[in-house]
Amino acid sequence: MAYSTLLFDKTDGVVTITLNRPDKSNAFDDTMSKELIDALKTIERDADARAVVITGAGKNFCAGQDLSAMLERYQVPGGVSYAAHLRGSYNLIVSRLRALEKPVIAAVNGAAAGAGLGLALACDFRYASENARFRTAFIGIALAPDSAISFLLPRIIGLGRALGMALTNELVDAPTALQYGLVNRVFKPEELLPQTHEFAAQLAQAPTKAIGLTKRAFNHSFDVDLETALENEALLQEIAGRSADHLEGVQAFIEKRSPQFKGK
Ligand code: T3D
Repeated sequence: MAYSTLLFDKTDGVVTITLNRPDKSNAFDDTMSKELIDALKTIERDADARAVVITGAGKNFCAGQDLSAMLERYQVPGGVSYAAHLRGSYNLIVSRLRALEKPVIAAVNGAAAGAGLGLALACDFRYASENARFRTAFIGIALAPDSAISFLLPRIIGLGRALGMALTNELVDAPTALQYGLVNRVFKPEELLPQTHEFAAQLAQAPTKAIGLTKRAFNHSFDVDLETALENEALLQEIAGRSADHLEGVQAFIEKRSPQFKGK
């Protein structure tokens, strides 16, 4: 599929998706949602894609829902269901990202707001430019949170800080985001993409199957009690323990050399 709102590049096992509506701060219209869902499906199916970077073109990362597109819904006779729109767009994007059994890094180059914040939270790592800023945005237009922000934000930064962001619409700067644990690292703007790609290249050489199983275990742990989590870990370890990369990792340790993981 040729994309009109995304740039898609695959180099040495690292896929870089660039949200490419810079004049709209990379806000989501329906085309961009559909294209991002398609890109994630492509990555799921491609065994050679072993790490993913998501970033934004221009000065911002992603401003969430395109508000001009939202306003156009009022022209549709009978209106447009917000719930149906979420089920067909952000819910699919967030679910796919959390279920993707490959590491995903958000390279947050500027503002991440609304569903754009949700997108960054759904990634496994958030690398940020000193120019990055984070805003829940929903309360600013009298909406409640979506895109899993009510689920992921309190889990990442704690309930008090999450509610503070959500109720005040505060624009959190990069140093504060680092202090909150909202981002993993902060870089000078010109260093963000080189540093992110260097990290992604390392991840693309890591044991992808074990990374996928680790994501699966952490996702599952939110929903269950301790005994269920322990049993799930046992089942996932059964899978990891039979992988070629596991044997390679143990052999490499014994032979005092670096492992050569193939992602299998
Ligand atoms: O069913 C459903 O769809 C419900 C789902 C909702 C999901 C949501 O995401 S709701 C929340 C929507 N997002 C917002 O409310 C964010 C609004 N934007 C902002 O808070 C700020 O613009 C930013 C913090 C994102 C960036 O600030 P700044 O100072 O860096 O840039 P700016 O000057 O405000 O914006 C730059 C341009 O981007 C500007 O266009 P212009 O004037 O240069 O032609 C601005 O209008 C445009 N832009 C920013 N956000 C959006 C947008 N255009 C369309 N939609 C936007 N959300």
